[in-house]
Amino acid sequence: ESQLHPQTVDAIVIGAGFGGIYAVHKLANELGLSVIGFDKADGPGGTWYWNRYPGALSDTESHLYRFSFDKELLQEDTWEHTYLTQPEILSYLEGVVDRFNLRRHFRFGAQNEVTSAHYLDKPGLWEVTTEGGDVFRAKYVVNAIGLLSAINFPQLPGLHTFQGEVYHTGAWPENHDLAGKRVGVIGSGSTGTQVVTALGPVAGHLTHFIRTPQYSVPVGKRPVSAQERAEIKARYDEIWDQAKSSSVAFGFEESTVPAMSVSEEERHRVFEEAWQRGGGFRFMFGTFGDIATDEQANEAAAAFIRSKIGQIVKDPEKARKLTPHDLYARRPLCDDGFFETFNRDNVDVVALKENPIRVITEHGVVTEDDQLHELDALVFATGFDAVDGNYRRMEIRGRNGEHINDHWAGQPNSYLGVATANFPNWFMILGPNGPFTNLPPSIETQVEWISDTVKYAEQNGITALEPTPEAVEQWGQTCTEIANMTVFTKVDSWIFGANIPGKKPSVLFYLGGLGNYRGVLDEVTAEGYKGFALTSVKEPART
Ligand code: FAD
Ligand code: NA7
Repeated sequence: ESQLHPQTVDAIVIGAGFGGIYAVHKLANELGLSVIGFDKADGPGGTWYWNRYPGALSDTESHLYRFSFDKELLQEDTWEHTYLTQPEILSYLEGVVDRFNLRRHFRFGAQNEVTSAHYLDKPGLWEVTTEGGDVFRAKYVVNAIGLLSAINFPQLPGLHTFQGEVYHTGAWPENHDLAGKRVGVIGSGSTGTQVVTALGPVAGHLTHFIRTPQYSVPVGKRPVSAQERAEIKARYDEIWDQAKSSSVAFGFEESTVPAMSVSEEERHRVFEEAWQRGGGFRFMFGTFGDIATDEQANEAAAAFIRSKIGQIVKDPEKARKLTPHDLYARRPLCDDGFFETFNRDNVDVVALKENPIRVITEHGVVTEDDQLHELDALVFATGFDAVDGNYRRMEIRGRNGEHINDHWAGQPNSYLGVATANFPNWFMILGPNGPFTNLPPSIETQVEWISDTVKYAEQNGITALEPTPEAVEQWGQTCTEIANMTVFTKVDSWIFGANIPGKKPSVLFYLGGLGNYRGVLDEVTAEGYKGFALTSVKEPART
């Protein structure tokens, strides 16, 4: 129950990753509001606080996996390789927190997990309760709780009997060493491929349990020279403008050439060049314009990757188990030597679709072929309850006590990925149906929009701002229409909530690109918050 006099602030921000850090900076330092930030982690970093597994690496290039809002920071900061390791990103984010003196606003640790947020109609405030039992009130709540943050930990039969160590990559203990051990890795998404690549050379023996083999291309990690860095820094304004007006915001021109409009030799040349250069999004969106939308084009790219796997993996049986056959239609993966790792004698692969896990015993994993895979450690690289997962783990109640899980009973929804009907002054960063991109520029876009909106509300005596149900419905339709133009809907993945048992598959992203998304936000603002219902103490000065 509420304390008698809960502390009241202007805004509460939940999460201290890219989103929460920038939101607190904007609201506290720029708007001068009183702000409290919460994170259940013991420090800032979000994704990069939790994912300390061996091999954790960005798949966005280093110069674009960062904030763009501070031009001095862009010039001062440095990077050594074309991609960033987890410790590098974590220390970058810690540096940003210190640079803007944000620690004083944040409360960290398990006691500061937000367990509930209730909208109180009467004072028009949110009441937020933490795991430790603290209660606060605020006019605004900004959820920066992460889209790939609520971990998916399948409870396999017998897991509790296993005597070895058990890990999930998304909650990895600091500096944990698996050198020389017999390790099993379940899951072969972006994370699983990174873990296997890193552990293969150090583990005593490694068994990779793969349910669905995936298409993956080289990441292209290499050192960056001082001159290259200087060239990027000199062009940074242009680089960010390009990224923010593009579709996936990964810093390359997306191709508009249909794959089948060129000769087979030319297609092969373009794919080979992208393969040599590296990068998953670059391979899918920079080579041809229709790999994600046309099945024939998609198959051309898929066949190219399959042939590479066949060339790299020497053991034909391992190669067979590692080769995907469905559409190339998930978040495009890239790796730093994943397939090569299987040429090591100490690395094996188990194809779970033909040989499922029967049970886990004290000694390891028993598969349907009666084989016991003896293990010292079992690593779950099984992903996340993406996008709405962390929302559903809190008790969030909007107007009239409506629970978010009831509000989102069919599927999660939003207007513009930032707000939903019946939840006033309640904002989301990367909420359902937000952009699918290199994420920092999308996060910045949303944080800036939210902070401009809060400023507008404060200046115009607006007490409550929430989207209309019609606007939410319309945005959902737009996202569905765009998704249906792609081949992505034809394959199960977390992009559509299809990776979690019992989760109702639905469209979770706006696949229309960041440039278009920014255009929509601008239009909504220019038209006086079109699609939002505003309640005010006085008539707002609509622009
Ligand atoms: P997060 O960084 O996920 O932060 C959310 C925070 O909220 C967490 O610290 C969590 O503890 C906290 N939280 C959640 N619920 C509560 C609660 N109830 N109470 C208190 N605290 C709470 N994206 C890219 O664009 N490029 C990449 O290369 C890339 N690589 C990735 C690699 C991995 C291994 C993973 C997992 C994700 C990757 N992503 C990548 C996506 C990445 O999540 C985003 O780029 C970005 O870090 C998200 O920032 P965020 O602030 O929105 O959320
Ligand atoms: P993903 O992409 O969701 O991958 C999870 C993997 O785990 C995938 O191979 C799954 O197989 C597998 N999985 C999940 N549950 C099970 C069970 N019960 N049994 C066997 N295998 C299972 O998560 P990632 O962490 O790799 O990546 C998510 C994003 O976060 C990514 O974009 C990164 O940037 C960070 P499936 O394919 O479902 O058959």
